[in-house]
Amino acid sequence: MAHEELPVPTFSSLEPVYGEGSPLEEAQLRFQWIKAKFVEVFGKEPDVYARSPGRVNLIGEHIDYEGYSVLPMAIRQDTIVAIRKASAGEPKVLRIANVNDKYSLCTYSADPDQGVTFSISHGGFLFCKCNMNAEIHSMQEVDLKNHKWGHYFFCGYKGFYEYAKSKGLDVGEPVGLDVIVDGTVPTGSGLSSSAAFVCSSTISIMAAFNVNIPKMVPTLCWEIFQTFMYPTNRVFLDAPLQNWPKEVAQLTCVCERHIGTQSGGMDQAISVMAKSGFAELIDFNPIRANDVQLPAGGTFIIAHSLAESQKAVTAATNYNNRVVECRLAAIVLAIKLGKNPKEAVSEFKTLSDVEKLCIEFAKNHGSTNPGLAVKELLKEEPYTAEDIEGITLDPLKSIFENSPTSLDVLKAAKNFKLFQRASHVYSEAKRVYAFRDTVSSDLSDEDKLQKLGDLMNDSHYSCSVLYECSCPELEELVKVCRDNGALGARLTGAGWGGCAVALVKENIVPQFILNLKESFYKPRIEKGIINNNELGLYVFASKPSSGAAIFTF
Ligand code: NG1
Ligand code: MG
Repeated sequence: MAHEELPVPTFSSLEPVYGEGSPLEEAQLRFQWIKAKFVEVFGKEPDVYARSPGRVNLIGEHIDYEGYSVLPMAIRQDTIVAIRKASAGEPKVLRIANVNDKYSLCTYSADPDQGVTFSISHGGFLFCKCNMNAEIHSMQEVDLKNHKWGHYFFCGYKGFYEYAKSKGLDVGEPVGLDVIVDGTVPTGSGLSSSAAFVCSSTISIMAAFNVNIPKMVPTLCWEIFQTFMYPTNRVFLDAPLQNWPKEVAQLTCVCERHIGTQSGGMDQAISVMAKSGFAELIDFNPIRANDVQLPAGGTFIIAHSLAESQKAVTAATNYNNRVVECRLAAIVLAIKLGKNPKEAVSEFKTLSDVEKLCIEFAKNHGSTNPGLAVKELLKEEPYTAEDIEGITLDPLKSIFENSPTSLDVLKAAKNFKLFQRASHVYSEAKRVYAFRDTVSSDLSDEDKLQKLGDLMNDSHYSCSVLYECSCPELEELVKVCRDNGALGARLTGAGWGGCAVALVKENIVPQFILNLKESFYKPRIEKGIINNNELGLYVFASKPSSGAAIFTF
């Protein structure tokens, strides 16, 4: 049935019940629901919608920010942002609402340069009929000490203005934006709900401001819509515009860093550049996506450990801590390999920067493995700040003086495990290429799957033991997956909670999921941690989905 022929349901009847209709019906219902919610909250229809998916990383964990290639695939779960640009007479305010009333309305000043303080009384400029408590943020910087869900949209907004400025684009005087967000990627799950949100936000803003958008041409892209609907008035990010998706991937990566994590670019790159049916090998500097066709007969199952990983909140002790440790490992290695300390600090920012020197060292010892330099030149015991300062001859504080989030790490850290972190990064980088080479080898599909499973298991071991980014719930889940026949299983995303991904032979998938439900989830349902009817959200099979898209209806 075409979009136009659907009856326009009343708001209360619109909430989609996923899994009950065809994907097409669900998508139609979802867009109608978002539109109806938009009209209900703001009294007007949105101008445009942007969709960007979450992702599951198959292999290559915690190495994107070190400059190494990673191998994720986009998933069906996504974020859709509906947006309307206000006219000049309307309040210059960003109003960010969510279809889910659990997330209360967030507002920000639309002036990117000047934080304007204004107050709000209920029923004031809001047309809001539903129960939403307004929260006012008037800021130029993202308020990291006071984390709010709407900050992710604001990251996109701030990044967009910086981008427009750097490109000399005239986007006119700031105007208000009305926004409704609908996200289906579980939060804190390692499936990049954050990148799905930041990318869809940024792209919706670019579309609302008409930045570079006229260059895009209609094409077939999103699998659900591929053969069906909206043939005339849809606009997508398009493959022939080779550089545009790369530029958006780069931009959105910078945008997301405003939330305070020193992220690499994996999540935004796959969310923007994914192609339906393929995983992608993502290279950095410059960003590039290479299609990877996964072998037949295997299925990736995503399962949530039910431990939520709040990366924006725990950055100083978890994520950013590891980025800092890798930086220190690179500096210490460079010094041990003959660079003077000043040069090492200014020129060696990542372990990939120092890799060449490590390989030269390895060659002199009859190997090509940069890990050999780590083994020979770094000590296994954790380094104290004083240990490292004895090598850099500079206080750590001055090395990181331009990075407030790194200074937070230094304050929180007792010591630094340089040997372990560098060993993980160099070995994980190799596993990514081994994964890619296995896929394209002339092994049988069965042997390929077995080998991919082994690589996933090795990756998990390294994440767990060397990088220490697992947690008891993930350890249990990974074990349950393997005990139930997974060829390989590993944590995915940053870790410290969130999801595991398991590679399972297609013919055992239904039984595998049933077994997981029985042994991992049932006890947690009994303890009241989750409801039985939510199970489908926490354990599911996933096919590679397509990347970001813009829709106008
Ligand atoms: P998650 O936790 O899935 O958002 C994070 C980083 C990635 C990458 C992985 C670890 C962000 C936005 N994403 O992913 O860039 O470093 O951890 O491989 O910080
Ligand atoms: Mg994230």
